[in-house]
Amino acid sequence: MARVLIINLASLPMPGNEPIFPIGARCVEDALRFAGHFVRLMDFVESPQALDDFSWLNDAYDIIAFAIRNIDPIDLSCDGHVLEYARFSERVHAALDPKQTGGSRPLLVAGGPGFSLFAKSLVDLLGVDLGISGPAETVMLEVAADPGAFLGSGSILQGRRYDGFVERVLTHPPALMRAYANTRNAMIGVETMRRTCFQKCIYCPYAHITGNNSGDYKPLVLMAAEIDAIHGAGFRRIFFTDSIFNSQRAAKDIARLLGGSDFPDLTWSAYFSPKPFDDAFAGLLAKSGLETVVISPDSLDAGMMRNLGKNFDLASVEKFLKRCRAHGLTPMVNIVFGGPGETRETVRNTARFINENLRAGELSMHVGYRILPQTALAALTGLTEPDLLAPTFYPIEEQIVQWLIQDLDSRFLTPSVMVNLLAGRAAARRMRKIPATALRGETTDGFSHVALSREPA
Ligand code: B12
Repeated sequence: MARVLIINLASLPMPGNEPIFPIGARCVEDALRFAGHFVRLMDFVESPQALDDFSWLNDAYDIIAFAIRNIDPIDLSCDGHVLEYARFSERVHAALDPKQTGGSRPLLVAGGPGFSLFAKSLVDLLGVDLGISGPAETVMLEVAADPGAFLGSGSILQGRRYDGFVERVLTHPPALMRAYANTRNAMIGVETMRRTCFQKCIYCPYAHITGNNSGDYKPLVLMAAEIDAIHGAGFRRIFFTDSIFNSQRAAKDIARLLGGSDFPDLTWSAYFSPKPFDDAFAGLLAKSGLETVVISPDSLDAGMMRNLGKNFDLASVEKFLKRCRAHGLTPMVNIVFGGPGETRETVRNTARFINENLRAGELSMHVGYRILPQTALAALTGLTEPDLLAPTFYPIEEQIVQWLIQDLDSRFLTPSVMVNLLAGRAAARRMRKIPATALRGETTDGFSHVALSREPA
């Protein structure tokens, strides 16, 4: 039996970070526990006092694992979290000084979705022995069987399928659920499937993060038991964490389950695609406690949607909105201005569609595409993982915010949207421009630079 400590770095107090229930780390903890290992999950929302007093690190552990969910809030005006992680890791290293622990030290491991994107850089930066990219349960079980074998390896192992996902109920510890059930807008994630994302959006790294996972679907009875415990712990909001909820073959059954009488007052949300989205599905959703039907066309200009690699078109967005209206569902449409090929004209077209088709509160709008490794956008700009660790964005036209203010109806320009837009514009002006000639790639759109990158704070 190994003794394992998992530290949820996403629960550190950091500017721009609003911790959410750590379901990824919980999956790993649960798998290890079930196999008979001793595991402690250190979470600073549950145990804020542990930030000052590091005595919990003095217990004897064979493995200490860092859970890294986010790298940055993918927002032009926000700093990254990586330096905070590095500082925290330094504190852990100092506390584990082998001179004080009689020469031996635990194996240091890192994993999580944010980690998977920057595995190579983070293994070095955090000084860990081993990184696990993608779904980590199976590999962690192998590592826990013989931690010493990985000491000092500096390697990165690729996560694999885990049988337990379809075989056992995932039950979270009540104390951890209570700690998060008390947070503002408390919401907990639930996975319905483990399947790579087959969409080809040029900015999105989901397929890389979820790994080569061709399709496990959580049986409905396991999901019902998981949700029952979540509901019992006081959560009234869940988010299905699947890349696209309605690409799940049991999406209708899940909507039916949620619409039943088992979970009073429970509301939920998820990422949807405008297709498949038929009338029968919309009808079930309308009775299921669904808050908003989130879709991400990212632009509402036909050419831009093609540039961004969307696998649906404007007509399917229109049809989707019509169905939402017919069934009383509230759509939430994600738009990110400033992708490759964005011009005065494409901004105008997107704004026109928004003005004609959306109501106040149905638009979620951002400016600037965060370039992430393992994406077509990274390939297009020629930027590689180490280039991208600091928040890095596809170059945007300076006037884009002005165009939005001119084009969008005032119902979408609420005070908080205006603050965000102006903060983004101010941040973009201060960012380092990465000159096109310094890199392998060539830019489209005639920009003289390939990206905007935020200097570490
Ligand atoms: C669903 C989701 C959300 C939901 C979360 C709902 C909820 N309550 O849980 C919502 C919409 C709220 C959300 C918000 C945000 N998200 Co989000 N989200 C996702 C998504 C699609 C799935 C994450 C998930 O829960 N998966 C299911 C769990 C079980 O899987 P997992 O966490 O990956 O865990 C597995 C492995 O990673 C590994 N693992 C996990 N932890 C650990 C720990 C150790 C020690 C080890 C060894 C392994 C390990 O094993 C686990 C089990 O197999 C991912 C993209 C993706 N496809 O992964 C983005 C993603 C994680 N989000 C991301 C971001 C940036 C955000 C936001 C900051 C966006 C924003 N500006 O608002 C916020 C921040 C939220 C927060 N406060 O932390 C980024 C993070 C990378 C980055 N750029 O920093 C991702 C990768 C998407 C992207 N754009 O690249 N998100």
